[in-house]
Formats: sequence, structure tokens, C-alpha cells
Amino acid sequence: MPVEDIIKAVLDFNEAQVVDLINSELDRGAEVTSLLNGGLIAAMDEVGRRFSSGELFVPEMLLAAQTMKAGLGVIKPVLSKTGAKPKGLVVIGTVQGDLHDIGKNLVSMMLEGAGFTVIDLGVDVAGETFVKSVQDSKADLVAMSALLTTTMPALEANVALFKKLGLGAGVLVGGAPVTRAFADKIGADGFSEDAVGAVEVARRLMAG
Ligand code: B1M
Repeated sequence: MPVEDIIKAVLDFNEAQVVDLINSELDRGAEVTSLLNGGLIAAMDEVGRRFSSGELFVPEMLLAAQTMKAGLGVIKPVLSKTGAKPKGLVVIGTVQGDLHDIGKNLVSMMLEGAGFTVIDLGVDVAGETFVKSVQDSKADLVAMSALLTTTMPALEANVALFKKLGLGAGVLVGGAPVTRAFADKIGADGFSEDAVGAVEVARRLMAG
């Protein structure tokens, strides 16, 4: 099974093989989302499971992340292909203290693919940096990712900061430990479990 080969190649940290497998599957007409969800994302879930059980450590997590990024490099142009006029401007980033960027990058790609213009501030982004970027760019939405339970409070602090300053942009939050209940509790305007859903939420927020 091709997706299982992709999972194995990510777990072997074999970037060249991941790139070759994805390219040949795309050439054969495979659905890009099935390669992404069933291959690359499934592989990272397995990496997380092995990390939790002590079978692998941070250096291996980094190697797996680099391998996944090589695969995403092939997928990005396919996901981002769009002729549509801009649907809105989104400032996106991973919150302060958090260095995980793969999910955030996926959300960014899917938004671009859906016709949004995206300003990506990267990882470890302070609340004030989000504020300045939204103010300078007059962004419609601000999208924040948090992957650690220890960085979830930064989402809450940022939402409170945006409200205090009357920022005006719609706020979308997500990341593995973030739940709808948490998003509601901190007063975010939108939440999604995954990158595909994030696009739907962004569209809804743009529609008012
Ligand atoms: Co880290 N890490 N990590 N890590 N890491 C996790 C998150 C962890 C769950 C692993 C585990 O224990 N099983 C765990 C967190 C536990 C917790 O807090 N509950 C963990 C830990 C503990 C750590 C360190 C503390 C380890 C240490 O140093 N002892 C450390 C923290 C560093 C820091 O950030 N300050 C750390 C470091 C790292 C690396 C740097 C080595 C590397 C990241 C490299 C990189 O991103 N460039 C890494 C990795 C790779 C992982 C795992 C294995 C994979 C994350 C990933 O990329 N997943 C991860 C385990 C796991 O998630 N299964 C783990 C694939 C990605 C597509 O999924 O990011 O969840 P995800 O994105 C999803 C959704 O969440 C959603 O859409 C995406 C898919 O559709 N989504 C959004 C994401 N953002 C969204 C925003 C939205 C909407 C949806 O709207 C704005």
C-alpha cells in the first residue's frame, strides 16, 4: 500500500524516498489529501506514539519532522493551486514558547489553496507580534496554533490581549491539545481540529 510505504519512509527518516513516493502517487492520480492524511500525518502520529512510549527521542522527532517537511514540499504546490481572487488576509503563527510548525504550515497551505492571502509569522510568536502584524497588514483573521499543553495558556492570553486592544480581526485557534470547549472558554471566534476544517471556519468568519 502506497500510504504505508510513505509512513515507513517517514519513520526511516528517508526524505528522498518520501519525495519519490509522493511524486509517483500524484502522477498515478492519487488524491493529495489521502497521501497527506493517510501517509504523512499518520506517520507523525506514530512518531508521537513512539515518543510517548520512550521508543524514540527529540532528535528522532526532529528528523521525522524534516522528512515530513520534504513530503509537504511536494504537496504544497498541489494544495495551493488556485485561480480564485483573494478571499481574505490571514496572519498565522505558532504561539510563544512553542516550536511546532508542521500543523500550522498545513493550515497555512490549505488557506492559500482556498484563495486566502497568508502572512506566516513562524513559530514562538509573541502576542504583541501578532498584534503588530494584524495592525500593519489590516488582516481579516488571526490564526494561532499551539501544540503543547504548556503553551495553550498563550492562546488565552493573546485572545484577551486582542480583545483589550479592540483588534477587530476574527480569531481562529487550533493544535492537537486544543478543544472546542477550550476555544469557546477563551473567547476565540473559531476553532478547528484540522487544517481542512480551518479553511471552513475561516470562510465562515469572513462571511461574518
Ligand atoms: Co513535540 N510534542 N515536543 N516536537 N511533537 C508533541 C506535540 C507531543 C504530543 C509528543 C508526545 O508526547 N506524544 C508532546 C506534547 C505533549 C503535550 O503537551 N500534551 C510533545 C513534546 C512534549 C515536545 C517537547 C516538550 C519535547 C522535549 O523537548 N522534551 C518539545 C517542545 C519544544 C517546543 O515547542 N518548545 C518538542 C519538540 C518537538 C520537535 C521540535 C522535535 C518536533 C517539531 C518539529 C516541527 O514542528 N518543526 C516535534 C514533533 C515532530 C512532535 C510530534 C511527534 C508531531 C507533531 C506534528 O508535526 N504533527 C507530536 C506528536 C503528535 O502530534 N502526534 C509532538 C503533525 C501535524 C500535521 O499535526 O501539528 O497536530 P498537528 O496539526 C494538526 C492539527 O492539530 C491541526 O491541523 C493539523 C492537521 O490537519 N492544527 C490546527 C494545527 N494547528 C492548527 C491551527 C488551527 C486549526 C487547526 O487554526 C489556527
